[in-house]
Amino acid sequence: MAKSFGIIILLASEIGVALSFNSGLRSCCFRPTASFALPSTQRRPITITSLLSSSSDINDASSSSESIDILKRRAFLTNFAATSLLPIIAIPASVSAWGFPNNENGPLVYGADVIMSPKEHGTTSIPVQENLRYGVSRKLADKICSFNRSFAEMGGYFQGTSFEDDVRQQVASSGGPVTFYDSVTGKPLFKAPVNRSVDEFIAESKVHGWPSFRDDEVVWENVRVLKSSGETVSTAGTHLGHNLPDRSGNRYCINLVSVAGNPA
Ligand SMILES: *[C@@H]1O[C@H](CO)[C@@H](O)[C@H](O)[C@H]1NC(C)=O
Ligand SMILES: CC(=O)N[C@H]1CO[C@H](CO)[C@@H](O)[C@@H]1O
Repeated sequence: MAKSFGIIILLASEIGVALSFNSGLRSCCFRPTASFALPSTQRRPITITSLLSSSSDINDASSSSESIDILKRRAFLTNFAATSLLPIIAIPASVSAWGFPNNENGPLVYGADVIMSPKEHGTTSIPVQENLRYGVSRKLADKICSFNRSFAEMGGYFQGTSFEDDVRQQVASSGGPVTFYDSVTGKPLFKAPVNRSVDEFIAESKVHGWPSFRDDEVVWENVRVLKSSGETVSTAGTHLGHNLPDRSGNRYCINLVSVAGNPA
């Protein structure tokens, strides 16, 4: 199991600087707001974790210990490159792009932490569906949906799937938005694009590295946001991603593996 994880850990408080997440590292499941709202002396260490799932990791073929070693080394090098290329700049919290609170004026619905309480299968009562859409890895989906709330699929993962083609094709043929279903329950969670073009939806997702939804695109009947963390979950306990608000309001940064279900 450990072989498929790459963990990036940054201890930003040691150097007392702010990291720009706009251009370098893209993080879906990382919410630095709270840390940067504090004076620099009180900044807490920031830990960024990201589930590395290169194409070789996610195909579930077993590998010899030698190739595991190579995988590990490659994962480390990838992480090293990603972190060392990060622009490190000091900016006051007031102008930081991530300093936006949840926009509660819209349709956002908070949920209680108990939604994510342990159940028969991690935080959900059943595993993800067998035949997920977009060609995503079922193993990765199961981990992220039900077991690893602080991990995300690797940034840009969705671009290695049929996501864009499928979305464009469906929008072109139906004229309406695409519905994204819970990988565990098959309940509708998001509909996109709503109140914007398919180009805008896909472009924004690419900029951030994860499918990114806005308030109008959430099926609030089945989706909740945990107040303390911004973690975005399904009412069935599926981990989806995080709300990372920006100037335009709430942005739900969502793992494709979590919303690749078929309607049930
Ligand atoms: C689209 O935007 C309009 C204007 O802001 C709003 O009234 C409408 O409810 C939105 N549509 C959906 C489905 O949220
Ligand atoms: C860090 C973490 O939470 N790892 C867990 C990921 O999920 C597996 C089960 O699939 C657990 O065994 C790990 O502890």
